[in-house]
Amino acid sequence: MLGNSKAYGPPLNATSREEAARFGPGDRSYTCSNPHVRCASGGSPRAGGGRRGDRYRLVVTDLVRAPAPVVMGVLNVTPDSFSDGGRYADLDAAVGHGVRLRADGAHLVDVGGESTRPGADRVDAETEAARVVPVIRELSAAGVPISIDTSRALVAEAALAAGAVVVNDVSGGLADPDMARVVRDAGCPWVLMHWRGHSRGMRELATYTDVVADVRAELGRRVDEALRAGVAADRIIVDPGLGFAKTAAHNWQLSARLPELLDLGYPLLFGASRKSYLGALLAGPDGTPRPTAQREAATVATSLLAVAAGAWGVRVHDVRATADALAVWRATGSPRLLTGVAAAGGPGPRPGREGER
Ligand code: PMM
Repeated sequence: MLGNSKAYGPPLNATSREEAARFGPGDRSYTCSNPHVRCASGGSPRAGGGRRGDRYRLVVTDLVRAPAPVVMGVLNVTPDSFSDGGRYADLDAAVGHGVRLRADGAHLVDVGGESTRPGADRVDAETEAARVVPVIRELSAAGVPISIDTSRALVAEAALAAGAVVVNDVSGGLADPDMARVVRDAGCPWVLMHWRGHSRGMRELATYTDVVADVRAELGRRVDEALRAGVAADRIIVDPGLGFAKTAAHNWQLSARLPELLDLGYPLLFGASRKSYLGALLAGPDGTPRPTAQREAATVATSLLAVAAGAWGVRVHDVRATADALAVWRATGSPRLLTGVAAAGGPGPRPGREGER
């Protein structure tokens, strides 16, 4: 079972980089995963094949700078994530699901070991690493490109050593001052998500003058700080952080005004999958939000709209549904939405269920 830190490698409470590196074999194998982009050097290029010190060059050319939308499949190895919590807490189940996500069309499988749902308590770094590292090691060995969903530098470092090729940091570098160094030294792509604070208190932080302008400015500062720390511009991906210190109305405004965020000039990841604002939108006549497992059509719709507005990638639980929709989108010529469409508005704030994003 995952979550049993004794079963998987050395503890991560030691703060040395060597200790973190011992969690994994240091194999950053990367299989070209995007069928719509050119694969450098044939079928299965390896990230380490680039010039010395640029292990992730092919990840950048094949994924980050790829013209086709990237689908990131969600794999939470946590007992308490809002949608898939507890389902993949067993190593075999987690690896099996990761392989399935890949077969369904995921270009990246995003492995997370700490729930970030509103109100969630934190776990310690040792527990988080013990949950994700064995899964990453096995999936990576199976050729599945992995992003590590963590805001802890030590966990990111251990995950990269185990074979992850992208760091997905929901705190945009704010939660751990050492994260920028880890990402810079590794040279891997880094998703900087808009974030204002940890899950426990994030609802109180959902106050904005103009949510789109404020998120844009705050994300811009995260990017500037990453660049100042020496992270290369071509490794940076931004994300508005739907549901993180955002009300339903904020999420709709961010969706409607995506071009203002794209204006930052970085690839943009959009993570709406099954979040509570979709459940609220689809609430029954008595106001009961639609259950998470029944928000798939809405997830597909909002993900497709984001891609048509220019998003680089979407983070989803049901990869096949979104990949199918994107296949239709491509078959019709990859039509783009006009920029500057309906700004504010949407269905307005309706509370989601307790503990949901
Ligand atoms: N949402 C969640 C977790 N990680 N990462 C990024 N980059 N963007 C997101 O919107 C995001 C994320 C929370 O949802 P989950 O419980 O489905 O993982």
